[in-house]
Amino acid sequence: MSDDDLPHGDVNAKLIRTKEQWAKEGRALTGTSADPNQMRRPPGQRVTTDFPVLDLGLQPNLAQGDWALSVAGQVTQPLKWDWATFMAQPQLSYINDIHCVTTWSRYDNLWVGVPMRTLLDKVKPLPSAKVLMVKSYDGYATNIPLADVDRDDVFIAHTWQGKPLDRAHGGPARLVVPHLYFWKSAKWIRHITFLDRDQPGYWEARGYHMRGDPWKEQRYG
Ligand SMILES: Nc1nc2c(c(=O)[nH]1)N[C@H]1C(S)=C(S)[C@@H](COP(=O)(O)O)O[C@H]1N2
Ligand SMILES: [Mo]
Repeated sequence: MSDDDLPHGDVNAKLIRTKEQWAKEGRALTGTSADPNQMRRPPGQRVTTDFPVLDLGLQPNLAQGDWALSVAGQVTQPLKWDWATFMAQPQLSYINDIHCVTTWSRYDNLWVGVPMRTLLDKVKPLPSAKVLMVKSYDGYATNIPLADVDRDDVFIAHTWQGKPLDRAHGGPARLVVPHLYFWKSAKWIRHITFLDRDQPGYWEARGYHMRGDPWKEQRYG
């Protein structure tokens, strides 16, 4: 092939050089893609069978009667669910894998909870709603794009492996967003604000990714 067969015009030589250099160095590659379970295990993760506890260290001690979830912001119908109202919603069982940004993954978690889509149907997000800010009883907060909770695998859990979710793991109720890193799954969920623009939550303000897709290794930045 002669040079005349190539498209003419300026190429971004600097960009190409940078990309070539990165490819040479293997930048951003984790080297785990040869794993036979790669369809199940995101890059850089290792599987554990225990259930580590990770939080800010302040575990609220909430009886079911002390718990309530309120929803406000860019919605047509704000709501507040006390425990009885929450438990009167449709209940589904879920089995999923969870992936923590600190590199552990835990397979086959069995949960019972209220589908997030039930909540979305009730509050009816306005067209301006783009992102949820989820706030918890320990002061924690995390931001999640609306599109990432408007899915049939996202739910508010109250039962894990057949038992009421314990305090350490977010009982009486926590959010579960299995397709994102587990820091998005707020424990002791208390309040959801629908926002018209993205804002960082607790970890996002400290360098974690605004979305956190484990399959894309969106850990930081
Ligand atoms: N309210 C609250 N939710 C939270 C956290 C927290 O500190 N407070 N930590 C997050 C992080 S970083 C992780 S990895 C998971 C850990 O959940 P687990 O303790 O049930 O494993 O909860 C997430 N949800
Ligand atoms: Mo985490």
